[in-house]
Amino acid sequence: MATASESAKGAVTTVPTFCEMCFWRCGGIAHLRDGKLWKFEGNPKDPQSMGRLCPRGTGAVGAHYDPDRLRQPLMRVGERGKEEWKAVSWDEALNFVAEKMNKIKAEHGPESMALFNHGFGQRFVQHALKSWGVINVAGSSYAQCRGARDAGFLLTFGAGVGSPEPTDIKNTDCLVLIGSHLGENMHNSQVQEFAQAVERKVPVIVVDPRFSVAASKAKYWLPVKPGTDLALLLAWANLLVTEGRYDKIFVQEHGHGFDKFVAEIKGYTPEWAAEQCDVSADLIRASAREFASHRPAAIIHPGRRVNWYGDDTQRSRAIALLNALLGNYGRKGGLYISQGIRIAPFPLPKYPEATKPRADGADAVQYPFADEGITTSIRDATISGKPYPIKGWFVYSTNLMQALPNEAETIKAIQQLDLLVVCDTMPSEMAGWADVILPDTTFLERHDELLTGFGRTGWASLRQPVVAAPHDQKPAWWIARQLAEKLGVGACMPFKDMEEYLSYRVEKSGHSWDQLKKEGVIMAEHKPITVEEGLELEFDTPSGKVEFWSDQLAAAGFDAVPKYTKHPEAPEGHFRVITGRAPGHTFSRTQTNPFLHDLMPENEVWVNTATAARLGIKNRQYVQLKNQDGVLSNRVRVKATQRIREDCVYMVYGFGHTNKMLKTAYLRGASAGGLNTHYATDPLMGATSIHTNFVAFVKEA
Ligand SMILES: Nc1nc2c(c(=O)[nH]1)N[C@H]1C(S)=C(S)[C@@H](COP(=O)(O)OP(=O)(O)OC[C@H]3O[C@@H](n4cnc5c(=O)[nH]c(N)nc54)[C@H](O)[C@@H]3O)O[C@H]1N2
Ligand SMILES: Nc1nc2c(c(=O)[nH]1)N[C@H]1C(S)=C(S)[C@@H](COP(=O)(O)OP(=O)(O)OC[C@H]3O[C@@H](n4cnc5c(=O)[nH]c(N)nc54)[C@H](O)[C@@H]3O)O[C@H]1N2
Ligand code: SF4
Ligand SMILES: [Mo]
Repeated sequence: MATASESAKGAVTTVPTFCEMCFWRCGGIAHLRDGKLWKFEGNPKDPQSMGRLCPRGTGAVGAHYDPDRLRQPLMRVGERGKEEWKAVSWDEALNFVAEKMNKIKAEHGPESMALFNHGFGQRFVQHALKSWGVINVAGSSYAQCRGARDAGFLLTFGAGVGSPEPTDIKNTDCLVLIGSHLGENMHNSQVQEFAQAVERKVPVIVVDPRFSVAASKAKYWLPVKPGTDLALLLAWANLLVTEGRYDKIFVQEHGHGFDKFVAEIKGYTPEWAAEQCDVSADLIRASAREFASHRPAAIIHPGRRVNWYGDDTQRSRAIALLNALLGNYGRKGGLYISQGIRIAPFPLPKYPEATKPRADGADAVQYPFADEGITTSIRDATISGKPYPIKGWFVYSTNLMQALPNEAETIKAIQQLDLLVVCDTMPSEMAGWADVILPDTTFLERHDELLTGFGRTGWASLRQPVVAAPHDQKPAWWIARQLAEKLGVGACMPFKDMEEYLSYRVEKSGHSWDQLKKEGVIMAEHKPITVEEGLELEFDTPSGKVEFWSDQLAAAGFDAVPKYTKHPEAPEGHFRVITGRAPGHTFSRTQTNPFLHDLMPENEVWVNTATAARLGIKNRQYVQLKNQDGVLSNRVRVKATQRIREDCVYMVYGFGHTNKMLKTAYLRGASAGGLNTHYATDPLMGATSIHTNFVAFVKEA
């Protein structure tokens, strides 16, 4: 596994593994000096890192050394949410969880235990709970993130977007970003390709109310009024059609319902959109002509976190349709068709048959176009007891207190529970509410499931322990197995350890386990990903074509072609809150990481310079923010800047921690999530929009 070399400062060994500081899953190489974790660098063989890591990946060493980490299992001694604990043994903690789960099963059935999970470590936790009978499973990465985007593309092309996004930025001649703030959103290989595109002088078009880092590289910046993107997208589509700047052959060969689509978007002129969006009709025309002139090697980026206004699936469908007009689907420099790798499964027993329907919203009754569980639907079911009571939550690697909108509803749901288990590496706000806290190892200290990635070429990537856990933390797979045994379903993991499990899968597929341990990555054979490479296009929609007009949407009572509707405006004296990312942090998970904390100890609230002057607020001054429902934020520094429109403010999400055990991050900055008491729910697939909240400034006494 390790190769040793001598240096002046001690014996250095290296171990490849893949990063979990975010969900891009870059392959890296960990370096140890005299057996101690020293640094983490990119693995040149890995397609997600291309040999380089982003600041958070580089800072992963700090996750191992983080002084605020959970160290041993904890059980609540006081009232829920009071954060009073006693340390217990693993046996005691897991016996308690198993006993409570079995009681819930006896009284209500196993469907009344729900799982919230995020991140790669979830694999065996999910497997063990499903083997016991859990059916309600959801992650914030769907309804709070990319769900509406995937639904919009699925409805249009018959395939979701997936991760990594199959945007051929490397070969494109024009890139259009709707929000997507590449460079702040640090999805590694995508950002590297974006930087290369900028160097190649590829015209970039950015639509963002804020002058983002990406906007600073753009030929055209369209600072639209937040919430009006769909007007712009429909006007762009109309312009492409009326000026004949679309791929007629692609539309003829692959389009379904094009004439009805054209009739439907007829009224959306640049002049009309200019009024909605507060940018000029000339800019709308010029930007559209620019990207249309590069077709098919032009991309309207699908985005990733699209839960903005409640009609996000339809906005994403409009983005999908613009790409279809450019004829870039399966084309070089457009959207390529991702390929995977064939890896044999380990034979595992089947899950038991459910006796009840799902309560997580991913069904024809609640959200007909959802194809994953919805966190907030489980929360609703927990509060209402309908369609049946939800009495237990197992929360793995997700800080629901910050990630879900309307914290008060999350607390209300928690109060209905007989059991709340949180498995985390850090004492998150969510952990603060737990009955039992199970401390996971960090990714640097454990094996996980094999990563089988989709991309230009399929690949598999290994996560393996680099260093030992510093305290009594245990790897997620071990926790899952111990719990499964105590729940009487231990047979669901019929292998001695992860080496046996992983090596079986790898060798059964004709690859070398020893080589994978040394190199970290196996690449599949390259298969065609574009028409240029010989790919035949297929569309898994009801019509077998690209659905410009969607019969299935019409049949379900929705708009067959996206329609523009206005969203509520800010009340007097208020500003819309929009959020995004900082390059050096991931959500609410890295604020205590010693290295990343040094980069950025707290967030700021961006406000337009003129607005600040009008309100008598100075740059760098601390203020509080009060939202439309009276919720008051923690104090937060003002960044007065011309880089944002006057009608909104911007905050990076994940700060303003309230769990006292997060010593270095406690009350540093303000929680954007905490201000999201309002949300609109996408009726197609259940996404909860968060750019629907407004704040006023409260000056500190
Ligand atoms: N460093 C870092 N990178 C990350 C992450 C992280 O935590 N840290 N998280 C990863 C994850 S899971 C995700 S989902 C992605 C999210 O990253 P993206 O998919 O890029 O997220 P967006 O919501 O598109 O980006 C926010 C941008 O949208 C702009 N915006 C806000 N409202 C509007 C609007 O109404 N119209 C338009 N056109 N723009 C608007 C904001 O000003 C901001 O620049 O980032 C990923 N990358
Ligand atoms: N207001 C607001 N809300 C948002 C967003 C926003 O921009 N603004 N973004 C949304 C998006 S795009 C997403 S994807 C979600 C993400 O939201 P979450 O799923 O909550 O992601 P994190 O904040 O990273 O929380 C993950 C938790 O996992 C823990 N953790 C980290 N590594 C490990 C590990 O190896 N094992 C275990 N067991 N735990 C670990 C961290 O300590 C943290 O408590 O949030 C959504 N919610
Ligand atoms: S993008 Fe950065 S944080 Fe995410 S996996 Fe890659 S190196 Fe790690
Ligand atoms: Mo996300």
